[in-house]
Amino acid sequence: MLLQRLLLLFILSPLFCQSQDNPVDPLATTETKALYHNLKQSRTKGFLFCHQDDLAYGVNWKYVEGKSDCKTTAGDYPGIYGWELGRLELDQSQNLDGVPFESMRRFIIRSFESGGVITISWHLNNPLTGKSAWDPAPGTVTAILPGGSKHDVYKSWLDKVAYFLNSLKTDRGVMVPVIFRPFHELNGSWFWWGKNHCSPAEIKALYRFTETYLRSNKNLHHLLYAFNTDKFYSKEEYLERYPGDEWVDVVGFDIYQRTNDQQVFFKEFDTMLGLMDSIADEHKKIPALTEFGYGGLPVANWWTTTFSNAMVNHNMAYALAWRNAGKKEGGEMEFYIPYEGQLSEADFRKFHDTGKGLFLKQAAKLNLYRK
Ligand code: BMA
Repeated sequence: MLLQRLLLLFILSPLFCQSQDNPVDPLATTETKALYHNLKQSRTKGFLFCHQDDLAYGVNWKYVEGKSDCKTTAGDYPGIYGWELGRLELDQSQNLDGVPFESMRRFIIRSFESGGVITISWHLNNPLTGKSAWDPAPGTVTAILPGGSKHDVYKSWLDKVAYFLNSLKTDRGVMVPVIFRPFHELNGSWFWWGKNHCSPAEIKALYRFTETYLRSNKNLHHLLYAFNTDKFYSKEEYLERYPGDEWVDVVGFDIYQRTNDQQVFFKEFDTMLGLMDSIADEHKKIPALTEFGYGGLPVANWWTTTFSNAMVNHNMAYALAWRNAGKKEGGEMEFYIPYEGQLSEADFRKFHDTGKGLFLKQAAKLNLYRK
């Protein structure tokens, strides 16, 4: 009886409630915990604007010190920087988009020191066939789970990821917190970890195994874990492959505008943002737009209308615009924020000036790594 009362008191105590609202890694570093709490807070003030590979290259340039398409057009660097690990698992010195891992490390540490946030995705090759992430060979997830024929290969790939993540450390020895986003867009079927290639139980097991391995075997405690789908239409669909509240810090989704009908896209986007907000609130997680883009940006005022009008109705902690690859092999152009002279440049600047999206200067003021 006494024991029961004590238990009840503990459950009702602020200590217990607080422990319900911490990162899923109980040993998360001080800066990682602070980032988690601060992102939960800052989402009510505005969303941090994020851009993939921002400092490495843009449209018509590569590796120019200090250059960024975001800075050139909006007037400031992004508040969050997205990076990608694909091919690290193969011991290559550059990722699948040609970014040298050495430069990536330097950019990451520098951005952290200037108050920005880091998120990392991983388009890892297919461990069963050795082909790319887009090779949906049946049975890949089964093969890399414990007991599977490629489990050791997968573990050796995680060792390499862990080694890189462990090197994200300042001169003073502070580990740079990273929002790690593995197995993204898992409700689509274009990647080998996608919906038609494994069961919900298998992908959940893979997510849990990966996290446990990085945390317990590799001792990494500077990671927040992001779970993210592609477009989704209901909470049930979103949660079908969700590994559980004790494994996830950030809930997000990816969306690309593929219609020129602004109304149609707005409606769809706004609905998903609403669902995301309420899933995050119900599960006490940080909601984010983990990737977005309107390829080619053909509408001059898209930022201050379609994009901004939907975002301000909601409380995403951040929104990541995908990469400004520029002209790719084969001549196709790929970019999701404007570059100098691009049609939506002036509007992007206007969007920045409204303060609705938070760029680096505002992010730094939020002191995201301080309690
Ligand atoms: C895709 C494209 C590809 C790129 C891949 C991984 O969406 O941008 O060009 O290789 O992401 O970053």
